[in-house]
Amino acid sequence: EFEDVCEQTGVTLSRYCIELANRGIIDSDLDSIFNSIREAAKVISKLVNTAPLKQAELLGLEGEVNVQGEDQKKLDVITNDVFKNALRYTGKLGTLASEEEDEPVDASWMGTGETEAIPVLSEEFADTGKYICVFDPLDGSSNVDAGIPVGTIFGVFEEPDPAECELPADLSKGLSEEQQKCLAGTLQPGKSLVAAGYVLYSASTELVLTFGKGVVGFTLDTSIGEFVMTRPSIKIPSRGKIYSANTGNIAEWDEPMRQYIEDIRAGKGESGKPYSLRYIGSMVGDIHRTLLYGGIFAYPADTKNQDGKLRLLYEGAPMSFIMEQAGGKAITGHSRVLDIPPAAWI
Ligand code: P6P
Repeated sequence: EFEDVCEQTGVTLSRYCIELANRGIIDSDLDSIFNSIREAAKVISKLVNTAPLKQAELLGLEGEVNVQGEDQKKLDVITNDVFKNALRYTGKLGTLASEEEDEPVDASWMGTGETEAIPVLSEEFADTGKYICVFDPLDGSSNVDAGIPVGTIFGVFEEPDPAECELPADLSKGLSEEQQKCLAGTLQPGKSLVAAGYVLYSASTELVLTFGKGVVGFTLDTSIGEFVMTRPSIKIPSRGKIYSANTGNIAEWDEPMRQYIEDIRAGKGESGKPYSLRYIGSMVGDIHRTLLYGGIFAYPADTKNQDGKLRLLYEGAPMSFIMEQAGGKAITGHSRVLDIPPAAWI
């Protein structure tokens, strides 16, 4: 529908979204949400790239622990505020869910929501509230003090039909009707995503996204302050030479997973050639390399993390949507990641 746009050099992310909206592929609300994601990504890129120059202000620990029990870095909190505020002032979001928030927040009419996680929105910002955004504002942030690539991961759902989203009793206990609606809208399986993407803050700042019609990549051109299209159609190579996993945990994996990694390491895979290990412990960087070069990225379940460490809602599902749209696969060994409904908020 829009290859002609992708073939033009210098297409910016702004122009790309306008063209999609003109073709009816996305609506004006989603265009507005991506405008805010684009601007937030520029701010976070600047923060990450200049952090070592402002160590006292931007690096080190915040002194708090997030909902996952992880020590929050100063940049976790700052980037969460940047991303959250950019999104909520669009007035197009009913709910925001961030790894760095204690619970999903009702980002539309705060007067109806019970949460106080973000200040009350005045009415002029409350608009359609049609979409839900789940995000990890700075994934891999434990690496940021060392200047290792980090990233933002985001996914967008539509508010579900209230009649279709019954929360399990244990999750709805003690929640108001509005909070139940907010949580039910957040706990959707990845196959319900309408858009997903990530921003990689590395040697360059890359924004990769999908609206369910393939995967497109943009690079931040700081000389004009725009994300410019550099990869019109990303397809993962059918075979790679790299596997990416924390083999420090190999003794904790189940036997089939251990054997699989041993086999590809020894060149027993279809290609007959040994795979090399590349792992930076920052999902966005490891996934981006896998998407472009091919191969395998895995965070297998282990004795410490029976369901694996990566969070389904704002790591697994958005990245799986992108991987499948690029012609890859995203599985748990038992099922397709996008089919799994989140069991709980955290
Ligand atoms: P480990 C970062 O904390 C993260 O969520 C992902 O970005 C990364 O892939 C993974 O955890 C690294 O975990 O246990 O290998 O350090």
